Amino acid sequence: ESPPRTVPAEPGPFPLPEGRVALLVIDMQRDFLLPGGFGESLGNDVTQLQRVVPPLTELLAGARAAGLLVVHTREGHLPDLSDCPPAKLRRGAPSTRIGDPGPYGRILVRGEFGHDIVDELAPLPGEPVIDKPGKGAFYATGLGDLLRAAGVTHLLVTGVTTEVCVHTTVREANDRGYDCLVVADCVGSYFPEFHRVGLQMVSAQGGIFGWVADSAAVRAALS
Ligand code: TIU
Repeated sequence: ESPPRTVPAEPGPFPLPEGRVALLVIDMQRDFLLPGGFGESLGNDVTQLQRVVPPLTELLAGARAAGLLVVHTREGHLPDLSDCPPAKLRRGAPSTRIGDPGPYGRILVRGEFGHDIVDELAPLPGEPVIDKPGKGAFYATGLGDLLRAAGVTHLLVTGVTTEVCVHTTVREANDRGYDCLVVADCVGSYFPEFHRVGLQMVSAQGGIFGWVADSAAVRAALS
Protein backbone atom coordinates (compact mmCIF):
# COMPACT_ATOMS: atom_id res chain seq x y z
CA GLU A 1 0.00 0.00 0.00
CA SER A 2 1.37 3.42 -0.94
CA PRO A 3 1.82 6.02 1.79
CA PRO A 4 -0.98 8.59 2.08
CA ARG A 5 -0.87 11.78 0.05
CA THR A 6 0.03 14.79 2.15
CA VAL A 7 -0.78 18.49 2.09
CA PRO A 8 2.09 20.93 2.70
CA ALA A 9 0.85 22.74 5.81
CA GLU A 10 1.83 24.55 8.99
CA PRO A 11 3.47 23.24 11.11
CA GLY A 12 4.21 20.24 8.84
CA PRO A 13 2.73 17.88 6.23
CA PHE A 14 -0.88 16.84 6.82
CA PRO A 15 -1.67 13.28 5.66
CA LEU A 16 -4.80 12.39 3.70
CA PRO A 17 -5.25 8.68 4.49
CA GLU A 18 -7.42 6.97 1.88
CA GLY A 19 -11.07 6.75 2.95
CA ARG A 20 -10.48 8.47 6.29
CA VAL A 21 -10.78 12.14 5.39
CA ALA A 22 -13.92 14.27 5.56
CA LEU A 23 -14.56 17.85 4.50
CA LEU A 24 -16.45 19.78 7.17
CA VAL A 25 -18.28 22.91 6.00
CA ILE A 26 -19.31 24.93 9.04
CA ASP A 27 -22.30 27.27 9.19
CA MET A 28 -22.17 28.82 5.68
CA GLN A 29 -25.67 30.13 6.40
CA ARG A 30 -27.51 33.09 4.91
CA ASP A 31 -27.99 34.63 8.37
CA PHE A 32 -24.23 34.96 8.73
CA LEU A 33 -23.30 35.81 5.12
CA LEU A 34 -26.01 37.83 3.42
CA PRO A 35 -26.32 41.62 3.54
CA GLY A 36 -29.24 42.49 5.80
CA GLY A 37 -28.98 39.23 7.71
CA PHE A 38 -28.37 38.47 11.36
CA GLY A 39 -24.58 38.86 11.10
CA GLU A 40 -24.83 42.30 9.56
CA SER A 41 -27.53 43.31 12.06
CA LEU A 42 -24.97 42.74 14.80
CA GLY A 43 -22.83 45.42 13.14
CA ASN A 44 -20.57 43.03 11.26
CA ASP A 45 -18.97 43.46 7.81
CA VAL A 46 -20.32 40.46 5.90
CA THR A 47 -18.00 41.00 2.93
CA GLN A 48 -15.30 39.49 5.15
CA LEU A 49 -17.24 36.21 5.10
CA GLN A 50 -18.33 36.38 1.46
CA ARG A 51 -14.68 36.14 0.42
CA VAL A 52 -14.77 32.53 1.55
CA VAL A 53 -17.46 31.46 -0.93
CA PRO A 54 -15.44 31.25 -4.21
CA PRO A 55 -12.46 29.23 -2.88
CA LEU A 56 -14.76 27.02 -0.80
CA THR A 57 -16.97 26.35 -3.84
CA GLU A 58 -13.87 25.10 -5.68
CA LEU A 59 -12.64 23.04 -2.74
CA LEU A 60 -16.08 21.50 -2.30
CA ALA A 61 -16.07 20.43 -5.96
CA GLY A 62 -12.58 18.94 -5.54
CA ALA A 63 -13.56 17.07 -2.39
CA ARG A 64 -16.68 15.65 -4.04
CA ALA A 65 -14.67 14.60 -7.10
CA ALA A 66 -12.13 12.88 -4.82
CA GLY A 67 -14.93 10.97 -3.10
CA LEU A 68 -14.50 12.53 0.33
CA LEU A 69 -17.33 12.50 2.81
CA VAL A 70 -18.71 16.06 2.92
CA VAL A 71 -20.50 17.14 6.10
CA HIS A 72 -22.30 20.47 6.43
CA THR A 73 -23.34 22.13 9.68
CA ARG A 74 -25.85 24.81 10.57
CA GLU A 75 -26.10 26.71 13.82
CA GLY A 76 -29.67 27.17 14.96
CA HIS A 77 -32.53 26.26 17.20
CA LEU A 78 -35.91 24.58 17.30
CA PRO A 79 -38.86 26.93 16.65
CA ASP A 80 -39.82 26.79 20.36
CA LEU A 81 -36.18 27.62 21.27
CA SER A 82 -36.21 24.78 23.83
CA ASP A 83 -32.67 23.83 22.77
CA CYS A 84 -31.31 27.34 23.29
CA PRO A 85 -29.76 28.01 26.68
CA PRO A 86 -31.32 31.08 28.37
CA ALA A 87 -27.88 32.68 28.56
CA LYS A 88 -27.54 32.47 24.76
CA LEU A 89 -31.10 33.79 24.26
CA ARG A 90 -30.41 36.86 26.36
CA ARG A 91 -27.35 37.72 24.29
CA GLY A 92 -27.45 40.68 21.91
CA ALA A 93 -29.48 43.83 21.65
CA PRO A 94 -33.27 43.57 21.59
CA SER A 95 -34.52 43.03 18.00
CA THR A 96 -31.43 41.04 17.07
CA ARG A 97 -31.99 38.11 19.40
CA ILE A 98 -32.26 34.49 18.39
CA GLY A 99 -35.83 33.66 17.46
CA ASP A 100 -36.79 37.27 16.68
CA PRO A 101 -38.16 38.08 13.24
CA GLY A 102 -35.40 39.16 10.85
CA PRO A 103 -35.23 39.96 7.14
CA TYR A 104 -34.72 36.27 6.27
CA GLY A 105 -37.16 34.79 8.78
CA ARG A 106 -36.76 34.15 12.50
CA ILE A 107 -33.10 34.54 13.40
CA LEU A 108 -31.18 31.24 13.66
CA VAL A 109 -34.35 29.16 13.75
CA ARG A 110 -34.40 25.86 11.89
CA GLY A 111 -36.56 25.83 8.80
CA GLU A 112 -36.24 29.57 8.20
CA PHE A 113 -34.69 30.87 4.95
CA GLY A 114 -31.87 32.66 6.77
CA HIS A 115 -30.91 29.57 8.72
CA ASP A 116 -30.17 27.59 5.58
CA ILE A 117 -26.92 27.36 3.63
CA VAL A 118 -26.09 29.85 0.86
CA ASP A 119 -27.04 28.69 -2.64
CA GLU A 120 -23.44 28.37 -3.90
CA LEU A 121 -22.62 25.79 -1.23
CA ALA A 122 -25.94 23.94 -1.10
CA PRO A 123 -25.51 20.37 0.14
CA LEU A 124 -26.04 17.63 -2.43
CA PRO A 125 -28.72 15.03 -1.76
CA GLY A 126 -27.20 12.47 0.59
CA GLU A 127 -24.62 14.79 2.13
CA PRO A 128 -25.20 14.94 5.88
CA VAL A 129 -26.28 18.26 7.37
CA ILE A 130 -25.68 18.53 11.11
CA ASP A 131 -27.94 20.95 12.96
CA LYS A 132 -26.18 22.19 16.07
CA PRO A 133 -27.40 24.37 18.93
CA GLY A 134 -23.92 25.49 19.94
CA LYS A 135 -20.77 26.86 18.43
CA GLY A 136 -19.03 23.48 18.33
CA ALA A 137 -20.28 20.87 15.85
CA PHE A 138 -19.87 17.96 18.29
CA TYR A 139 -21.86 19.34 21.24
CA ALA A 140 -25.40 17.88 21.31
CA THR A 141 -25.21 16.50 17.75
CA GLY A 142 -24.69 13.16 16.03
CA LEU A 143 -21.45 14.25 14.35
CA GLY A 144 -19.17 12.01 16.44
CA ASP A 145 -21.24 8.90 15.72
CA LEU A 146 -21.47 9.80 12.03
CA LEU A 147 -17.69 10.22 11.65
CA ARG A 148 -16.96 7.07 13.66
CA ALA A 149 -19.33 5.00 11.51
CA ALA A 150 -17.67 6.39 8.37
CA GLY A 151 -14.18 5.59 9.65
CA VAL A 152 -13.07 9.21 9.47
CA THR A 153 -9.91 10.21 11.36
CA HIS A 154 -8.84 13.38 9.51
CA LEU A 155 -10.91 16.53 9.00
CA LEU A 156 -10.53 19.35 6.49
CA VAL A 157 -12.28 22.20 8.27
CA THR A 158 -13.89 25.15 6.46
CA GLY A 159 -16.65 27.70 7.07
CA VAL A 160 -17.42 30.53 9.45
CA THR A 161 -16.41 32.09 11.66
CA THR A 162 -12.72 31.41 12.17
CA GLU A 163 -12.52 32.29 15.84
CA VAL A 164 -16.01 31.20 16.88
CA CYS A 165 -17.61 28.09 15.36
CA VAL A 166 -14.53 26.93 13.44
CA HIS A 167 -12.26 27.22 16.48
CA THR A 168 -14.77 25.63 18.84
CA THR A 169 -15.30 22.72 16.47
CA VAL A 170 -11.58 22.16 15.86
CA ARG A 171 -10.91 22.22 19.60
CA GLU A 172 -13.72 19.71 20.17
CA ALA A 173 -12.44 17.50 17.34
CA ASN A 174 -8.85 17.62 18.56
CA ASP A 175 -9.90 16.50 22.04
CA ARG A 176 -11.81 13.61 20.44
CA GLY A 177 -8.72 12.40 18.61
CA TYR A 178 -9.24 13.81 15.13
CA ASP A 179 -6.43 15.43 13.16
CA CYS A 180 -7.74 18.72 11.76
CA LEU A 181 -6.48 20.84 8.89
CA VAL A 182 -8.03 24.33 8.85
CA VAL A 183 -8.18 25.61 5.26
CA ALA A 184 -7.03 29.21 5.65
CA ASP A 185 -8.80 30.87 2.70
CA CYS A 186 -11.96 28.78 3.22
CA VAL A 187 -12.60 30.07 6.74
CA GLY A 188 -13.52 33.66 7.53
CA SER A 189 -14.21 36.09 10.32
CA TYR A 190 -15.98 39.44 10.52
CA PHE A 191 -12.72 40.62 12.13
CA PRO A 192 -9.57 40.32 9.93
CA GLU A 193 -7.35 40.44 12.99
CA PHE A 194 -9.22 37.62 14.75
CA HIS A 195 -9.00 35.59 11.53
CA ARG A 196 -5.26 36.05 11.21
CA VAL A 197 -4.48 35.36 14.85
CA GLY A 198 -7.08 32.60 15.00
CA LEU A 199 -5.23 30.69 12.31
CA GLN A 200 -1.92 31.23 14.08
CA MET A 201 -3.42 29.85 17.30
CA VAL A 202 -4.24 26.55 15.59
CA SER A 203 -0.81 25.72 14.22
CA ALA A 204 1.46 27.42 16.78
CA GLN A 205 3.35 25.35 19.34
CA GLY A 206 3.98 22.60 16.82
CA GLY A 207 0.29 22.38 15.87
CA ILE A 208 -1.24 22.62 19.33
CA PHE A 209 -4.65 21.65 18.00
CA GLY A 210 -4.31 21.46 14.26
CA TRP A 211 -2.73 22.26 10.91
CA VAL A 212 -3.26 25.18 8.50
CA ALA A 213 -2.91 25.30 4.70
CA ASP A 214 -4.44 27.15 1.74
CA SER A 215 -7.10 25.53 -0.42
CA ALA A 216 -4.76 25.45 -3.45
CA ALA A 217 -2.46 23.07 -1.57
CA VAL A 218 -5.38 20.91 -0.46
CA ARG A 219 -6.89 20.76 -3.95
CA ALA A 220 -3.52 19.83 -5.46
CA ALA A 221 -3.15 16.96 -2.98
CA LEU A 222 -6.70 15.74 -3.68
CA SER A 223 -6.45 15.76 -7.47
N1 TIU B 1 -21.04 30.03 13.11
C1 TIU B 1 -20.56 30.96 13.94
O1 TIU B 1 -19.38 31.26 13.97
N2 TIU B 1 -21.49 31.60 14.73
C2 TIU B 1 -21.32 32.87 15.23
O2 TIU B 1 -22.18 33.37 15.95
N3 TIU B 1 -20.19 33.51 14.87
C3 TIU B 1 -19.87 34.81 15.11
O3 TIU B 1 -18.73 35.19 14.82
N4 TIU B 1 -20.77 35.62 15.62
